[in-house]
Amino acid sequence: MSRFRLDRRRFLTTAGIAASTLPLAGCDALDGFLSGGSSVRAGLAVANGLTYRVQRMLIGADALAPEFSSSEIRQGQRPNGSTDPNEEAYVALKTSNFADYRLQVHGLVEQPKSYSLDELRNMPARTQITRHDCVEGWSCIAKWSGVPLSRLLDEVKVKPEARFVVFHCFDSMNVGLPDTVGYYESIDLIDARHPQTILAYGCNDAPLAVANGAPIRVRVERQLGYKMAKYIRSIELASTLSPYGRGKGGFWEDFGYDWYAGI
Ligand SMILES: Nc1nc2c(c(=O)[nH]1)N[C@H]1C(S)=C(S)[C@@H](COP(=O)(O)O)O[C@H]1N2
Ligand SMILES: [Mo]
Repeated sequence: MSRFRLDRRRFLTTAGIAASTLPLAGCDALDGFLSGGSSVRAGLAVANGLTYRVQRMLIGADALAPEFSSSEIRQGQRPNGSTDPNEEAYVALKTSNFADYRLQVHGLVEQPKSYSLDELRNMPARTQITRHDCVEGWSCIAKWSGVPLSRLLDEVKVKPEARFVVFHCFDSMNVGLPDTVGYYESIDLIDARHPQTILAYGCNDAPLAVANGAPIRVRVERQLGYKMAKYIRSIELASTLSPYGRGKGGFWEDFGYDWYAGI
């Protein structure tokens, strides 16, 4: 155990250098150090996996993201990405103020369930004031209210083979392809069960605005903004991410962003 601690310190120093210069051989060596294997993989994938494992070691499963006081909220949550989805199913729900909305929780669970907005609002709630960091270079402090995702996971009873939580969204993006591409995201079960991971229906003491993902968006406070899916249609428990999109675990990941976007 003590040997592991010593090695870990040395490893973290080396990892910092490897992350900034990205020598492939160095990455493979470190990868082998961690996993005991020595597979040769694409540089980016190695770097991403490395970031994930290094951050997991550094911050631990339960470390909380910083929380702020009300006086630190300077403005409304700045809307970004999709801000007013025009997909038919979404527009219909929005027209009736989401009265007919139901959040489906399905996939690798013993008891698939669906929840109305009222049901979600009546479950034990959590409120937190946190900073949202977007990869585009801005941050925003806001107060979020919602139901801890862990609560829903307990209710549906996650099967042991499940490893990921996949968020399917109502909105899609036009990325220059003939068809639009649906927004989706995924996190592991450590983040899914983290106490600050909530399905938010409120922001800054008001119902979550359409621009910020109404009726439900997820907060994953230890990662970057693009992980926090807005306009959630359903939540699926899965053992692999390959069936979704182009298989990299999220809309932006399919275009090369890191799957683990730890801050
Ligand atoms: N469904 C969906 N979720 C999304 C996006 C999106 O375009 N569609 N954009 C992401 C990005 S890049 C950011 S920074 C945040 C923005 O959340 P906000 O509009 O509440 O600031 O949502 C994330 N979740
Ligand atoms: Mo973002």
